[in-house]
Amino acid sequence: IQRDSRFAQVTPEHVKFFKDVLGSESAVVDGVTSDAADDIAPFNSDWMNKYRGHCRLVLKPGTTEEVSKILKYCNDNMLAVVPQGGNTGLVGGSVPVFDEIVINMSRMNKIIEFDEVSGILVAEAGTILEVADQFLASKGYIFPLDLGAKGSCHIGGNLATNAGGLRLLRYGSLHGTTLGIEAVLADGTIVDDLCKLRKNNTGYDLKQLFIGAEGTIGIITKVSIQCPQRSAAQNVALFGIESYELAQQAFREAKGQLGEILSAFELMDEGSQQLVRDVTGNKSPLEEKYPFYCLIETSGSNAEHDAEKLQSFLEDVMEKGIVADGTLAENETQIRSLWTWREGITEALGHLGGVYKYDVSIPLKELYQMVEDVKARIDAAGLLGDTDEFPVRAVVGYGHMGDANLHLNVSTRRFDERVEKVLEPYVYEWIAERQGSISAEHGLGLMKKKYIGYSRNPTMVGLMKNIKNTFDPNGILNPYKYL
Ligand code: FAD
Ligand code: 2HG
Ligand code: ZN
Repeated sequence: IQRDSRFAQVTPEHVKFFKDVLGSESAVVDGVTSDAADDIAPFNSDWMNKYRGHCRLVLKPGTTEEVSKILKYCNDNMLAVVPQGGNTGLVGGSVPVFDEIVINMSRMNKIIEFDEVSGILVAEAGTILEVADQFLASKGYIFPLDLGAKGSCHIGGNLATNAGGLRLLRYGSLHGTTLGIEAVLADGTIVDDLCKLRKNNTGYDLKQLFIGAEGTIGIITKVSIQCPQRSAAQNVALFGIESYELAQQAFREAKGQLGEILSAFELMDEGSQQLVRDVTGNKSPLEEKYPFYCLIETSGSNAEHDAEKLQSFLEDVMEKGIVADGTLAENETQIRSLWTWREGITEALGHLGGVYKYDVSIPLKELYQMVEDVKARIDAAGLLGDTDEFPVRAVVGYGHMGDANLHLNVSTRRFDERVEKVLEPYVYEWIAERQGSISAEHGLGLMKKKYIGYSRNPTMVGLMKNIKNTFDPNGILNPYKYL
């Protein structure tokens, strides 16, 4: 990609304007008029260390009005920007490509209001997910989204990526739980749709466009979200399973037997668990190794009753030969510990060098076949080996089986073009042949810019471009990314 010459470069005069708007010194990381290389580096680099930008200015607005003033000025002066939340995104969407200004939302982190009867939370976009959830816990509620990056990601970033996470199966997607948003368009216009109603069929539901737009049509500044009651009881079980076919049967049985209390059904293959063992040095919860493991969580109102249900489910599926072994967590510590075998995979992979990540939706029947096919292809290309010459350590699959969402990860010594060429566009073609989605929950960002056509037809991409042009006619918002 080439830098778009329509965009201006940031000058000391621009910096002065932004400093005046933001007032506080700590709200501007200025690498234009001073040397701030070390301070700026983290904003230029993504969570995987795969993408690196070259921005020299980071702005941290504290209010919606400041976001508005910044964007209006950027739009008038053709300065490109990248909205940034917790910078945990996995597709390179949250970092600049060239010298775009980073607008980091971390200072807009206030919880504005919470209604204890309706469960509706209104908060600023830069609120960290875990902080929001802990606040809700103190009120007997839960944030309807949970994911491994909760300690760093922002709820605004979650909406911008339409993050799915571990309990989508139970609480649905943010498209359903978000009741309202406030956002700022490229020209500084504040869109106030901070609705706190469950029902509101008055014309187009415009807020939906911002959910999953990845910062391409506006900056989300506040959100209003419907939060469910926190379940009094949570139980977790981990199963060892001999084949993917049996994992599907286990899912079927879990829905049948645990239906109303089932809150997560996650799949992990043995390769992914081996990586967690390698990195953490911890011992697996089950004695033996199995090709697949499923983690099941229930959330209900009565711990004893739910535990009994889970216990009899386990006995039943073992008797039927669907599950080979299993363990039930008996207290909060064990629940946390079982979850680390699932949530810890991404972190473990992150410690091991370069990772190629594919976040895909595939009809359940063929979900795991993709991992087998990719493994065979990498092997045939002679790249498997964990050495400099054969850089691929492992091809693993895991994910939100309950949502037919697989995370294929190819772990390598370091990012290597030979590996990428074997994987892309092969993976996307494989998915398109099965009418799957090349982006189930992480978005497109920079990584899948070229590949949108594998999951969206030209008519739809054309409509997206029209929307982008309406909201951001100069194209200053998150340029070079998927649109
Ligand atoms: P960022 O990474 O900062 O930004 C992501 C995108 O949103 C960028 O395009 C950015 O420009 C845009 N953006 C950010 N804030 C705003 C805003 N206020 N307004 C407009 N645009 C904005 N994802 C899942 O779906 N499910 C998971 O289970 C999951 N688990 C993860 C586990 C780990 C360990 C990690 C590192 C990531 C995981 N993710 C998961 C990826 C997920 O997309 C992010 O964690 C999260 O939703 C992004 O939030 P963020 O605040 O970090 O956004
Ligand atoms: C998860 O479900 C996240 O753990 C990250 O979506 C997936 O690391 C990945 O590929
Ligand atoms: Zn995921």
